[in-house]
Amino acid sequence: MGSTSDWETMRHAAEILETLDVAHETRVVSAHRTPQRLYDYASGAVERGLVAIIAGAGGAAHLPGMAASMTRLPVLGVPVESKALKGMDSLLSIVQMPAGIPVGTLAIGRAGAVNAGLLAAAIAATADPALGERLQAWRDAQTEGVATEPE
Ligand code: RP5
Repeated sequence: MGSTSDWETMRHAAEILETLDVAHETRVVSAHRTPQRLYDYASGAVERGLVAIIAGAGGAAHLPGMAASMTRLPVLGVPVESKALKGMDSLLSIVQMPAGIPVGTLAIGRAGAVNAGLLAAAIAATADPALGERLQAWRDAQTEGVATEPE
């Protein structure tokens, strides 16, 4: 994430990964304030054995696109809700990537963070059948938990 202030949103991605027992790490890496940290993290990601990167940022949210420019790993972008423009700035600056450098863009805020975690798990599950079973069980439980009528 681009700032510790993004953690309130991005913790939802970490929580779903914990729930599904997916190994993960959390880092603050700012495209603007710590460009060298971003370069080191993204360019070394394949070598370190990472499978996907979830990049959450708000405002002029260059982090996911810059990360994607430096790794062939799937990059999932989460637009963090900004104070001034409610995350529309984050969304548009993440989603409008030019052809050639893809960023899989999720919804603004908590929903996007949760779904980024689920999508990262689904990506990892393509090479991990046991994780696939855990993900399916999570989805089945979610379905079971939907009430047939309001209380
Ligand atoms: C972005 O600027 C971060 O991703 C964050 O969403 C936003 C504000 O950062 P702070 O000023 O709260 O550190 O780079």
